[in-house]
Amino acid sequence: MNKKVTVVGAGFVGATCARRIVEGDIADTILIDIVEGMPQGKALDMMQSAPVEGFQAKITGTNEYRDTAGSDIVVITAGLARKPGMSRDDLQSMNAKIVSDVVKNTTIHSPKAIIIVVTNPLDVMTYLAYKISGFQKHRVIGMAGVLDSARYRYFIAEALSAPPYAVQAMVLGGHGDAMVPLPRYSTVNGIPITQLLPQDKIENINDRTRNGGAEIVKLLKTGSAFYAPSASVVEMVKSILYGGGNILPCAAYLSGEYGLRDVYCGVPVQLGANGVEKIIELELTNAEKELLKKSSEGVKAQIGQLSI
Ligand code: TXD
Repeated sequence: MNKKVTVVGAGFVGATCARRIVEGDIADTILIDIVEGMPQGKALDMMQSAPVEGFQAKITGTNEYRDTAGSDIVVITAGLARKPGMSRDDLQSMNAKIVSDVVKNTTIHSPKAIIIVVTNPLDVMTYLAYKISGFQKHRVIGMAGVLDSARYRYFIAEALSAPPYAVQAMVLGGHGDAMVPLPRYSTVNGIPITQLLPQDKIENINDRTRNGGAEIVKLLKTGSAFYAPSASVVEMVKSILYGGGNILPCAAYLSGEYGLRDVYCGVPVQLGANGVEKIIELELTNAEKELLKKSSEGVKAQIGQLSI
């Protein structure tokens, strides 16, 4: 039987995720949204590309959760996107209502699913999804670190005129302005960038990474990034469905790792059939630890504003 992935929210990120999943023959996909006809129209359009693209997976658009029943993974992209000048945090109360509703439906129709949260503010929405679902912590994961690291990798590649695939990089912390790029753990084919780039250039790249989302919001004017975000979600989906033990930075529930507790925060995790199979604790300098603590404290403060 084919794997089944539900993508909730058929907007820019959701529809592009769904497209990548079916075109890659990764899983049969259900695309669900509250807007009537829209997910059905996008799904039909994608199915009509199957003869040309040559994929066999199926995508179904719907407004009914019963069609999502028995999903292996539920990706939550439902919500409002940032507008220019709007912080991720402004979105919190509006998106909390939406995510709560989606999670309640997920627990009813796909009680065994792994949930990947994409909706912003990411770490807070993932915490909310964990609490509302009652699922074990390893089955509720947030997508941000793969995206933030991908942006970091691209900027490093650009600065060094190196091919992006040769660059590996790690960004920890919450998905916000206080995220923590780690140059010591970022390499071009194994060579740390601290040996390839001057410190001031690295600082510039770190800053551009922290503002990577805002830079695109400013350019697009009417929405936020979706190509790299959807590619990042699909990397996580593949690692969960098809194993391989990939280690990716994801928002995971911490219970003492990195000295942090009862918070979702971006850390390297090994993904597999159970979701988060293992949290990897990197050795950090005191300065790096301090930045991570500060970033997670920001997330905690936002979590404190939730009424769960
Ligand atoms: O790194 C990351 N985690 C992110 C997060 C990267 C990029 C985008 N990020 C966030 O994802 C963004 O800030 C938003 O909170 C979400 C979705 O962004 P997208 O760009 O896809 O927004 P759209 O195009 O507005 O799509 C949202 C869809 C839209 O079609 C709504 O009708 C739908 O969500 N929606 C719902 N679907 C199902 N159920 C409910 N309740 C619902 N409410 C809205």
